[in-house]
Formats: sequence, C-alpha cells, structure tokens
Amino acid sequence: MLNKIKVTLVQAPVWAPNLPPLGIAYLSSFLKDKNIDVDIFDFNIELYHSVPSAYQKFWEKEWYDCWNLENFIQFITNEYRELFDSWVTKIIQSGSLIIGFSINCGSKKLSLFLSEQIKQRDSSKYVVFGGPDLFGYKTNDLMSLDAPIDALVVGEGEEAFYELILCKEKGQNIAVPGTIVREGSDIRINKDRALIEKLDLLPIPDLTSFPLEKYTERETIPILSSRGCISKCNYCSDHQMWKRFRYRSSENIFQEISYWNSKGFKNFTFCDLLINGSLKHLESLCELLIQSKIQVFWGGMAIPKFLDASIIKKMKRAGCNWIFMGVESFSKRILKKMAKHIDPDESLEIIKRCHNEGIKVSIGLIVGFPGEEAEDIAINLAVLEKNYQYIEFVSVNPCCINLGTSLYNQIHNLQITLSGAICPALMWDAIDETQTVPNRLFLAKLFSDFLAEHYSERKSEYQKYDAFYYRTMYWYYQEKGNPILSQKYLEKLKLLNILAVPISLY
Ligand code: B12
Ligand code: SF4
Repeated sequence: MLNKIKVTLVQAPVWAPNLPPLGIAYLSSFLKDKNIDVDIFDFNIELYHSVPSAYQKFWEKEWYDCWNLENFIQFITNEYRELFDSWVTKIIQSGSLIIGFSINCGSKKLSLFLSEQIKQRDSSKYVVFGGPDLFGYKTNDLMSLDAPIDALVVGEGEEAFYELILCKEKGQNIAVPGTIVREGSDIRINKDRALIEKLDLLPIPDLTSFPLEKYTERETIPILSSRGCISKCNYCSDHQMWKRFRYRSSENIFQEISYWNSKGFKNFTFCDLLINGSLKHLESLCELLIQSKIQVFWGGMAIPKFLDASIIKKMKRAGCNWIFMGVESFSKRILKKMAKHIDPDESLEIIKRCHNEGIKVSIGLIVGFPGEEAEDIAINLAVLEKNYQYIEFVSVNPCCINLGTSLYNQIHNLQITLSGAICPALMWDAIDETQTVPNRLFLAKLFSDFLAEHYSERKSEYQKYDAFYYRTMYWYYQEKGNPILSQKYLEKLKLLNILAVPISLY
C-alpha cells in the first residue's frame, strides 16, 4: 500500500544536459521502494530543448556562471514565463505535499525562484533542498527567514530524506540526522548522519521516469559504482561531501549494466569520483564483463595511479574506451601544495599506456594554484608540448578556492583575499599581488591558446575559453570600478560575435 504522502522531485536549470541527473534518480527509486508515490520533473532538460540553439551555449561549462546573475535569471524567467508558470502548475497539481529540489552551483537561483512561486500559490507545500551545492554552507546563508525553504538535506540523501518524509507524515518534529529544518522562526540543525554502508542494498536509480530520448548522450546510461574518494586533495569538496570511500560489489554493478544492456543500451558513463578507488573491484567487474561477452562501452574519472599495463588491458577488453584523469599539474612542487599524492611521471606513464591500448585519455589541469611559479608553468607547457599526441583533451581550469575545502580554510595563512560577488571562488588574489585574478585568467588563456594550436582537431573547444576570459575580465574590472578596462574586454567579447542575449545581461 502506498504511503499517504506524495513527493515531487525537481531538477531545475541548470545542469549538464548530457545525461539524466543521478541524484534525484537515486532518491526516487529509494522512496518508491518504500512505497512512497514520487513524481520527477527534469525542468532543466525541458528548458534546454525550449530555447533557440544559440542559447544552448548557456549549458556549457564556460557560460555556466551566468545562471548566478540576477539579470540573467530575470531575463530567462521573463522570456519563458509561460513555461515556468506551467512548471509551477504541474508541481501544484501533482498533489505532492513535499517538493524536493536538487541543488548544484548553477541550479540554486532558479530552484529558489520556483519554490517562491510554489509557496505563493500554495503555502502548505513543504520545500526541501538537497544536493552537492549544500555542502560547505553555513546554514543560515540558505535558510534566511524569508527563504522559501523548509528543510535542507545535507550530503547523502536517501535515508535522511525518507526519514524526514516519515516525520512529516506522522506530524512529528524533524530530528532527523543529516537535515536542517525550519521550526517556526527557529532553525534546528540536526546532527550529522552516518553513511550508507551497504550500497548494494540501494535500488538501482529510477531512470525510466526521465525522458531518456531528450538527453544529448541519449544512448548512454549514467552509473555510480562507488561513493567518496580515497584521496583528500585540498581544493576539493567532493571527497568531503561523500566522506569515506565506499563501493558496490562488482556483481551488483554488473547486474545494473546487464539490465540496461538487455534494454538495448551499450554505453555507460561512471559518475564516480574515481573508478579505480579499489583496484580489486575494478578488476573483478572487468572480469565479469569479459566473461559475460556482453558488448558494452564505458568510461569514467580515474586517479592517475595504480593502473599498470595488465589492468589497463583488462579494462579495454571489458569495454573501457575513455578515461578522464584529474592530473591537475605535472609539477611535483604544486602537487605537494595541492596535497595530491600522485607522481607526474607515473601519470604520464598511465596516459601513454591507456593511449597505446586504445583508451582515450582526457586530463584536467588547474592553472594558477596558490604558490604556482613560472617554473611550474613551464613544466606543464613542456609536458603538454611533448605528449599531446597521447592526450585526447585537456580541460584547463583557473584555480578556484571553493567554500568547504581545506584550501579555503587556509586562505588566511596563505595571505589570500577572496572578493567579487560573481563567482567568488575564482576571484581571489594573493595579498602580495604575486597572484591576481587577471594573471590567473590570462594564464588559463595562454594554456588554451597553446592547446588550440597543438590539438587542432579540438581547436574550437579550446577557443571557447576566450568568451569566458573576456566576460570574466569584463566583470572583474566592472566590480573594481575600472570602466576603461571593463569596456576593453567587453569590446573583445563583442568581437567574438557569439552573444545571443543582450549584453546588459552579463
Ligand atoms: C558526474 C558529474 C558530472 C557530469 C554530469 C552528468 C549528468 N548530467 O548528471 C558532467 C561531467 C557532465 C559534469 C559537468 C559539470 N559539473 Co559535475 N559532477 C559530477 C559528479 C562527479 C557526480 C554527480 C553525480 O552523478 N553524483 C551521484 C549522485 C547520486 O549524487 P548527488 O547528485 O550528489 O545526489 C546525492 C546528494 O547530493 C543528495 N541529493 C541530491 N539532490 C537532492 C535533492 C533532494 C531534495 C534531497 C533531499 C537530496 C538530494 O542525495 C543524492 C543521493 O545520495 C559531481 C561530484 C560529486 N560530488 O559527486 C560533480 C559536480 C556535481 N559537478 C560540478 C560542476 C561545477 C560541474 C560543471 C558546472 C563544471 C565542471 N566542473 O565541469 C559541469 C556542468 C556544465 C556542463 N554542461 O558540463 C560540481 C557542483 C558544485 C556545486 N557546488 O554545486 C560537482 C559537485 C563537482 C565539483 N565539486 O566541482 N558533472
Ligand atoms: S582525487 Fe579528485 S575527487 Fe578525490 S580528493 Fe582529489 S580532486 Fe577530490
């Protein structure tokens, strides 16, 4: 028998349109397993298909921060007023008492907008926010008195959300670990929650409730074989959100892959922080796939460690055809500063081994890390110049100092100041001016230009950085009250001839 309370789960824009979001898919299957009636709305993918193609660039990484600008949000909500109204109506008409929004750094503003509209039309609706962007917040930042939010679920959501729903159903106070709840004019901060230990017991994510044909990688299924990470790099909040590294058994993952394969899906993307957190499990999954003879293709993120020639061969035979590795720097000095325990020589070896086996390797590179010097930059450029033929794509990211990371907690010691209302994590300067926002952004441009030249097949992807660079410089100098320089970068942005919406929105 179904429980009395119904729940609606929402993914508001913006999120990557390539695959259905696993966060609410996991929550949905968990709740349905407990006989709770659930509706899912992925409004992100709906908006993505409702805008003209020129606007779809706002879903790209380089334009993502626009979704945090008041002007931009106003523009989108006005331009698509009817669509937004219809979403609110759908939620209200779903008959759900509890509405859960999945929050990442780009979806927060529109989730707040929608929950405000919902509350205006029916104040009895109980709004819950959960998701990766909640991590690291000081509660009251999101739970201000007038915020249209009744509760936050911080971290892993399945059990905490379910218990919260049960409390609501029974009309009890919500003393649920892992939640922060509004009680009248007070905020109750409940204690932290123990982690889910037996991931095998979680039902497989409810992907059938999503319009699978609408995602840009419509033939690919996202899959999560573990939670957490074995490392603790100091610029990263992900390992803190998931806490300890836990994994599913290889049989359990194999069952999920076989299930989707029997429905005709051949491609799988692992959304884990790393697929090689337990080599034993990775190897045994590969063996199961090889023995089964099902033909599937898969990839995911990996730490550039542990992968010797034999495991790479096995991965390839089992269908692995791409890997993304967070190499971040080839300078030992900088890796040490990042508390990233990898060896650049080993990273390079692994990249070459994968390439030679036919596994495409892309890597991440952080430029302008606190304390980075000319010598470190030269090392990175030299390695890229010499080895570009082995690397599919290099994702260049100017160093951000995100809330909740141990790097953030060190800014005082490192003599760093964070400024800027827009994208504060990116807008940091060293007090002695050895590292500044313009320097760091320029450095990333230098790398992007270098890569565009050397990796000519992906030239247009590297050139996307230009728009990010000119726009961010324009913002930066606007905030600094420097009209001459802000105008200069605005002119450069205009010259790119890619503006789809009025310039005043940036
Ligand atoms: C896979 C992934 C991607 C895939 C997305 C595939 C897809 N469409 O789903 C790709 C590679 C495309 C991607 C892109 C980006 N990503 Co990404 N991504 C991830 C990653 C590694 C895993 C996400 C995932 O599937 N997790 C598995 C699910 C089950 O976990 P979950 O969503 O967190 O949900 C759990 C809880 O959060 C909670 N929960 C979630 N929603 C809700 C809702 C309610 C109501 C409740 C109660 C609970 C709850 O319960 C869930 C189950 O326990 C995360 C890292 C991480 N921390 O996990 C980053 C992460 C989500 N990405 C991030 C970012 C910033 C991006 C980019 C914007 C930029 C970038 N770094 O590349 C781009 C997006 C732009 C674009 N167009 O590409 C950030 C978000 C930061 C933030 N503060 O919000 C993260 C956290 C990584 C990071 N720290 O930088 N990403
Ligand atoms: S390896 Fe990746 S996920 Fe793990 S702590 Fe480092 S940056 Fe975070």
